[in-house]
Amino acid sequence: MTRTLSREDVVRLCERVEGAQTRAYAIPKLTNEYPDMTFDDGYAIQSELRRRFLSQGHKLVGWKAGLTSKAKMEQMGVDEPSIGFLTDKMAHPENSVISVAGLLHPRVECEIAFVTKAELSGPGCTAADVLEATDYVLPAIEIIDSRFTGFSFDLESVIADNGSSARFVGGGRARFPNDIDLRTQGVVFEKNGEIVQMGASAAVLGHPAKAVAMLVNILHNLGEVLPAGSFVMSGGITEAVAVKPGDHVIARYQDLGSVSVRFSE
Ligand code: 0L1
Ligand code: MG
Repeated sequence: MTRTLSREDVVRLCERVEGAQTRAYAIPKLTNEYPDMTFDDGYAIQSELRRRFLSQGHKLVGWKAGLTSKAKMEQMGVDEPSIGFLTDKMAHPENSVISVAGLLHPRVECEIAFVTKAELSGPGCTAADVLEATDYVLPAIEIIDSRFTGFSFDLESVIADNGSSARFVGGGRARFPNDIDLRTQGVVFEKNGEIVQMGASAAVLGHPAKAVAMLVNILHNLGEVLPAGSFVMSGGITEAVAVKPGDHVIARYQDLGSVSVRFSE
């Protein structure tokens, strides 16, 4: 573990991120002020953010793996995935209307979500372990929202900003993981009736369960396990698509049905 920030710095930077997230204003990337910040520092800030939200009554419902596809890594100019936490306040029902008022740069990703029925822990968690511990999988839409000015960020800052997590919507048709081929799951993503992205789930580290295993191993490094009953988003299959008020998006999956959401002011 490589940490360069003092506890005071972690708390101060966490307050900065929390303000940007809860009041929707942009902040410069954290590494401008702390160029030596490490991924471990980023996770220390993220853990402090999670502690604060949970102490305010938010419920932890699961986790997300981010930057898990080559397309996303290239789009963002990074070469490693990341993880972030998910709370009940970020969850929205399918077909709902999500206001962008509390968001800065909302963008949408199509993902496959896993719901677990047994605890998973690292180190050495594998995709096979994940499939064994999975109750069902379902399609999901993630709405990410980087809080950094002009999308200028690096992985250290993104980790501190909880992997740009903002909102998510699960829905469609839940399936047992062994009943479908999770590696070749096709998805077509439409915005306002036009196809804007399409892809196959192998884009997520070759198999989305690998992304969940990676997430469990990162959790281990943070001293955490993934409890049974967790909702885990495995990462965007395609590039993220920007949305604005009035937009309607629908992600259609080969064997998992579809999930849609509309955006308002
Ligand atoms: O869910 C994700 O792939 C995280 C993306 C983090 C960077 C961004 O804001 O695009
Ligand atoms: Mg995502």
